[in-house]
Amino acid sequence: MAYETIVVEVEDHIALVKLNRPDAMNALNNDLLGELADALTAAQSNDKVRCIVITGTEKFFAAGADIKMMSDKSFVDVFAGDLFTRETGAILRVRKPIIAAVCGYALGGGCELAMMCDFIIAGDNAKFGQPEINLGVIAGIGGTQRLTRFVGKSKAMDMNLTGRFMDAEEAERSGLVSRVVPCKKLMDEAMGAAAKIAEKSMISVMAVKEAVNRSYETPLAEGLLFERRVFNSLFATEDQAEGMSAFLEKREPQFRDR
Ligand code: DAK
Repeated sequence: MAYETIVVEVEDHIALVKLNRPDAMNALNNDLLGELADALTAAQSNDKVRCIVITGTEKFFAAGADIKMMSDKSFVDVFAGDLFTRETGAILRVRKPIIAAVCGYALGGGCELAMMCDFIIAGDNAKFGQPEINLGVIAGIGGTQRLTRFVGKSKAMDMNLTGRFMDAEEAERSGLVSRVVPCKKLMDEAMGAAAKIAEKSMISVMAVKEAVNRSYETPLAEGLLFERRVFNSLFATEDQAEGMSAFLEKREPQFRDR
């Protein structure tokens, strides 16, 4: 399907989604988030896709929700219209792993979109921030919640209250991103990580995603029980038998997602 605000390429089991509103620094509007939700839902049901990478340009991932689109909205517009809820819900329902590959600005909704992905790989020029306070509002899709879980209360307060940007080095130090590489090498690194994931059994890959995400929703004892039950259930799969046999036979496993 042809999109106007994103570009999607599927190759070697990886769906690469490029945000594509360069004139507005990939600011998020209903069109972009709608197309993104649609593309990710399609990737979820496409058997060829085993991992998804979302990226922007070398200068910006996304500079936030589109301020022009929001500026003349009323409370009733955003409340009754439930701004972005359907689209972000669809993104969060994707069970295949999603990597955010971020160079340049990831601000406001852009930072929140990156945090909705399963992990973030950053270029060394990345800048993360929740500057909504400068617009007289606050973050609306995770900037006060997910960011706090990633970097802790003190930094989350600092970022949300002052609106300052966090550079890539600080983001890695704080646990917001998993790796930092020179911006020019970002796509090689992200596609390499996606290719590694694509080699695994999709059953265990989706189980990992569910289990790690469960840790944000449950007390530790519940999360550990969930993990143990999922671990146990993977012994019902052919891929468990294959993975363990391959190790013992000193060969590469041939996973069949069964
Ligand atoms: N929206 C619309 N246009 C934007 C934009 C944005 N967020 N960010 C940049 N642009 C546009 C600029 O208007 C400019 O367009 P033209 O004037 O050329 O037409 C173009 O991109 C280039 O921007 P600059 O000229 O400003 O470029 P600079 O390099 O000087 O500065 C910058 C780059 C990223 C530092 C600066 O553009 C900037 O501060 N941008 C705004 C960042 C920001 O405030 N982001 C947060 C937006 S509020 C919710 C869901 C989501 C949200 C809230 C609620 N619910 C579900 C309840 C999210 C809110 C937000 O994200």
